[in-house]
Amino acid sequence: MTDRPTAVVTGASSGIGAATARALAGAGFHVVLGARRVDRLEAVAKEVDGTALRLDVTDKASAAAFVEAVPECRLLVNNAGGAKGLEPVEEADEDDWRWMFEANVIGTLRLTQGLLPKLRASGDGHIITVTSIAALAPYDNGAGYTGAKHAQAMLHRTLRGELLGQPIRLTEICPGMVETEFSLVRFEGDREKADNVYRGLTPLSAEDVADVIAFAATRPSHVNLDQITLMPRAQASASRAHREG
Ligand code: 8X3
Repeated sequence: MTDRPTAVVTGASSGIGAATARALAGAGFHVVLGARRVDRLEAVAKEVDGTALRLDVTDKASAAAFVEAVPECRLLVNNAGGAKGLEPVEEADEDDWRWMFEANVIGTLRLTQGLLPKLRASGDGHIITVTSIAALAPYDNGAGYTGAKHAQAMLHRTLRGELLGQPIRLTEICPGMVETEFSLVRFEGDREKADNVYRGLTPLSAEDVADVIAFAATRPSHVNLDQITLMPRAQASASRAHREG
């Protein structure tokens, strides 16, 4: 056991999740890390003196077992999720859409529902959900992902009203281009396509986003940062960026 407040971070084996685990540990949290890839998860957990627990947010039983194994929770960072595919609606792959809704929306629902009693019991709970600029507007070929991110955002934003008067803060983080495995997953391991997303500009790093998450998490209890959008300087929207060369 620990006297540090507990933060739960989903999707914590890499990218924004792993960087957030590091940033929160640095800010004094005991971090419980959840993800599917246990070997990578355990390596990050060891680094931050945290606890690694296997979690597949798309699997109801896995999410329930994870929630059960978390003894207490003051902060939940809903980070697990992602995109698959980038096609016009006419060519969209139904299985990709199903996965995106399962991972981003139902996954967030499972973890949030499951941990709400523990967040409330902490007397000073906080839910931080990493949505995306894809939760703010549509973009061509992105309807499966923008649709899932909008739905995830609605779940999160609705809680702001439903939990009003309770000791639980809600912060939505809307990142633009962040160089992680995000694009590699979206393009099923096609490195050239993934690298092309960040071509000619400096994207955000996972650490850039984690800094902002840690900032939101360390404000005094009465301060609620509702929504934070962050993009690289060279990006103005999901469909508009300036590239050199
Ligand atoms: C990732 C940002 O613009 O690829 O969530 O949708 S974007």
